[in-house]
Amino acid sequence: MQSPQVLLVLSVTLSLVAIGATDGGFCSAPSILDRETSSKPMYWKVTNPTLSPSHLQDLPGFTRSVYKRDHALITPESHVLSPLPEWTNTLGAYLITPAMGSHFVMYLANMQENARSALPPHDVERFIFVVQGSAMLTNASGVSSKLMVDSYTYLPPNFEHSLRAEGSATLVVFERRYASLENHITEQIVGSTDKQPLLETPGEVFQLRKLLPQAVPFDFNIHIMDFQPGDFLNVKEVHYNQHGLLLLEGQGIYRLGDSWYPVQAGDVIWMAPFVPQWYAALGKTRTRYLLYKDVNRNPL
Ligand code: UGY
Ligand code: MN
Repeated sequence: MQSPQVLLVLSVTLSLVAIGATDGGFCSAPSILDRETSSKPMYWKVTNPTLSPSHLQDLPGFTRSVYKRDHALITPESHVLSPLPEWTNTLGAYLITPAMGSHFVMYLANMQENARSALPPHDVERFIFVVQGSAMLTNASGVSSKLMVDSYTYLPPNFEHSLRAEGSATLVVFERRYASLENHITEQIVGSTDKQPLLETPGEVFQLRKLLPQAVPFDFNIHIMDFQPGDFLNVKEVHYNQHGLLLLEGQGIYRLGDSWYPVQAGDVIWMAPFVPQWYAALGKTRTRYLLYKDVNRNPL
């Protein structure tokens, strides 16, 4: 004879076995394969980031952002948008500025319908990279180029230009007071990442493209660095150059000084001169990041 208690224990045990079987075992974790992004446009995660794990989303005050003397991690839930000075129909978020110790600014510009850019201050050069939408760039001679996702432009100091967006567009912009050199000038550049050749990276496994010419007139360059999951920087870098970084794709761990940060697409990092820096790509998809680096000038 089976008592009701025995029947109850049996039925609970059977239903737990059924749950275990469908979940692939009691110790299984949800898949981290990002099915969502594989069918989405390039760099989709930058403007549609995972804000935080669902169990932390409602935790008041939770952010992964960190601000320290020699580095900062600015994650998307911390962005504060406000109208960009003199631009029309454009909201911006300054993410790196000289208030942190940098000699450049890095900001996101969200252009809305019929948005129009303003010029940078006198003697300031500008670099623009499109992460979402498209914008039309026109220079003083009336020459126009359509900038799509993954394309960019470098605008020399005091170079007349205007950017217009018909629909919405998200740009990442770098500006810096040009460190001029006698007998050297820079010229306007328009290009796209996929048209840039892969460069040698002795001792490293990541793939490297540089978006600007490696020529003396340029006082900075923008690197595009690709890592397969499991790849990491071989050199535990400490150097005089500054960096502004936008993670365009993927996720991993960034070491900055003595701190180790889980990072993902949409995150921005400020690295001051000489901050120890190291990255390992994790997850299931490629990491791609865009990196500002000052070059070609004597630090004295
Ligand atoms: O070129 C660089 O300094 C680059 N490898 N740094 C970095 O990825 N943090
Ligand atoms: Mn570096």
